[in-house]
Amino acid sequence: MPQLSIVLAPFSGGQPRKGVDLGPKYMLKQGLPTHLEELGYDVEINEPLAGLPEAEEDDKFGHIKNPTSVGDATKLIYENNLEALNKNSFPLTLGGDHSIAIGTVSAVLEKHPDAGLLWVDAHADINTLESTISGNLHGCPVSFLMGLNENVPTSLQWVPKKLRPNKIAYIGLRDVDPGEKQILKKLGIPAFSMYHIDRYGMNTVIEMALEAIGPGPLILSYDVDAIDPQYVPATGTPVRGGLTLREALFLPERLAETKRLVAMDVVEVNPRLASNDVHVVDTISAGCAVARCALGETLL
Ligand code: 4U7
Ligand code: MN
Ligand code: MN
Ligand code: MN
Repeated sequence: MPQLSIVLAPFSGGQPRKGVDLGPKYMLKQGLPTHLEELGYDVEINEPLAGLPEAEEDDKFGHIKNPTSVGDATKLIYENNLEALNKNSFPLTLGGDHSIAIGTVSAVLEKHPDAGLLWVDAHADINTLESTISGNLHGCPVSFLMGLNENVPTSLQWVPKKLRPNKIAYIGLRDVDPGEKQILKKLGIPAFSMYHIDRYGMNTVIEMALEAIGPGPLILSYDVDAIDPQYVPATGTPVRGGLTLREALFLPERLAETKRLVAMDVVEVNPRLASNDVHVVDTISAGCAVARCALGETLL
């Protein structure tokens, strides 16, 4: 039986909005573990952040917010993901904000140095400590994974910086900061925006993204704000003009078909930001469906 570790990462310190830490609880309540068992997985649930203290108000590094709690939380997530990988279990990490990918992606690259990363998001999340205007670390995980920062706060110095620019591809971009555009250009990182999805279609964009990062195991880091807010309204940084629900689910379905996925994250679900119950249900259902599709639900 294939092993699956659902890693709960109810962490919100990478951004200012309360409620993104409720994501894992809501996805569990929707029945995700049972649904994955029905797909044939032997499911365990891990809580690496149990006991982690709340972020301190004055945790700052220049204008960067909560570097200590982000460093501490991502290290615990890293260790837990690595433990799962080492026992041949697939880590499915439920966020929480996207800063947690510092931990998940680092763990996979430790175990599989040749792994490629698909970053599905409206945003590029590659701001450096210098380029970020907001100071929110959920907009910076890729810069840490690549080692693009010079003065790294002590709490984040554990990050191995193993991600190479030719082993990541973006899908779904539509809100990229000017500083981030410069970095993407300079490093030649393959980035497929909503324009490319309209121009070529999702199927071809996936082929192009996989071609760009080459062979090897795959990590899927899925920020639900890649999906259009009409389907996923309850997220912290919604941007209109996103993926349709079918595009959003075809992508993980196609990745399941490659049989190359070794880990995935579903992040930035924030039930508190829904204006009614339908918004909560829509958002949680979409997040859970992304996970189930990546794990083979719709393959016959
Ligand atoms: B998410 C932003 F300025 N780029 O850095 C920033 F637009 O994980 C947004 O993708 C980051 O949701 C969004 O604060 C982070 C902003
Ligand atoms: Mn993101
Ligand atoms: Mn985003
Ligand atoms: Mn967001």
